[in-house]
Amino acid sequence: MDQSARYADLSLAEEDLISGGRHILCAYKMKPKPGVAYLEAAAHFAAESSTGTNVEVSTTDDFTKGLDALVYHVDEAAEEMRIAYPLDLFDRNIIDGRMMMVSFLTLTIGNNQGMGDIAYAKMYDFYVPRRAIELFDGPSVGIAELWRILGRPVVDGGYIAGTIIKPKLGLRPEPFAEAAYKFWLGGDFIKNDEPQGNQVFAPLRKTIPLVYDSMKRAMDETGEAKLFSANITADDHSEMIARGEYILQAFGPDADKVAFLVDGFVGGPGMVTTARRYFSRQFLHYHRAGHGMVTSPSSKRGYTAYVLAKMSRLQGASGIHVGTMGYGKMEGARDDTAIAYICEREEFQGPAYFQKWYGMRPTAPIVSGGMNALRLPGFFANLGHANVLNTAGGGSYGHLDGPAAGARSLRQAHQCWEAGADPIEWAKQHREFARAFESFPHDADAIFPGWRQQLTNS
Ligand code: RUB
Repeated sequence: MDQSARYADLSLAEEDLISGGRHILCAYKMKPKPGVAYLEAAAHFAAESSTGTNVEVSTTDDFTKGLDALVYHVDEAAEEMRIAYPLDLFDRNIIDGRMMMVSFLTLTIGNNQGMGDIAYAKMYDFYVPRRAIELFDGPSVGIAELWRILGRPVVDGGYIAGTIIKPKLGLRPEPFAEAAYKFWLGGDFIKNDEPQGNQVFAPLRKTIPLVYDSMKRAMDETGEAKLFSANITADDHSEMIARGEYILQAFGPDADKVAFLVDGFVGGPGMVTTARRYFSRQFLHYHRAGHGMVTSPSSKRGYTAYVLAKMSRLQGASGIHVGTMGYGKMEGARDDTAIAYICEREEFQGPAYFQKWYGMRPTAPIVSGGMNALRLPGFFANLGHANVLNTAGGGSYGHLDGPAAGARSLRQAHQCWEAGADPIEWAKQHREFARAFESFPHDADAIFPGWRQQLTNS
């Protein structure tokens, strides 16, 4: 059944929808199944994503029709479809009238992902009007709070050198805490790897006090503040809260130095919001493990990493992984800088929409995945700044001289970029950075061909 007379209005102008402020707009790459007309498929998609189904129902009244999502732009050749969703479609909390991300997803990327007449559809941008920004939580804590704890300026406080305890799993409490201590001697920030929690061989209640002891020792020895991002991911919200409360108690006077990590993609918006609302004074570290199943450019369904990052700011993530833009081990490209910019800037032109944040706090880019000192200078140059949290697991624990040297090599890599220096020349005066070349020779050969000769001749 062709529903385009009801669910499409191609006379609507995007600029009017934006200035009206009463719609969330979504841009998709959509392709219908063979034999289905483009606009018909798009209208069915909008119906299924708002008030309709595949047939007219007798219970629809005039009020209902005012809530219809409307296709306002199609370009079949570009597989491009844009839909305006009236704000009132979206569910609101009974406790405080606020919007929820789960409702946004259920409608805009819900049933429409499995429709029989749609070959595929992937959301690649969305626009949020001012009223919706007012109704989402947004971050309560940001990278500025981490900079303050580290004794730095709260604006442009710079690079935070971090790691992930490796191996990913399999360390008992004592070696785990020792691995943390050693990194902290040279670096700032440690996160649990995303699957680490309360495994039987490393019970949380035993591991966490030892990690705090490591933090205190490292702070005493270096005279610097240190940060720990503890994974509180769990199916049960009560379990998340129990973990979080236990960890805050264990860190006692240094609880401000604790961030909470949640596996926000696999756990979903409820998990992110539990952390955001219940622990609103802690840095909320959004880990996105699993996202590649929909965000990968090879996937034609779901949504992009840009959309994921933008949603995380609305939800209140203090920081989210933004990938490594082709410099690390995970899939990515140089122009993934947009993923960071939409999170950290007050306004940004995305792939489809210009978004203003109306003062919503930024979400910090977390750069992680196969990074090491050798890859950082190029990464910073591509991003254009170094106001990021970086966690380099292999890049620290894989350093030939151990994790403290690995951490120092990261800081030196940042200093190298900041100074605009040639990395090989820099290595001649910075031992840990130089040893990174020997630690990661495969990278060194790829990024700095001829390095061995230049460094040994010095
Ligand atoms: C990092 C690691 C992280 C990835 C996730 O370990 O495995 O979980 O950063 O990817 P290492 P992303 O530093 O040893 O590679 O950050 O792209 O979400």
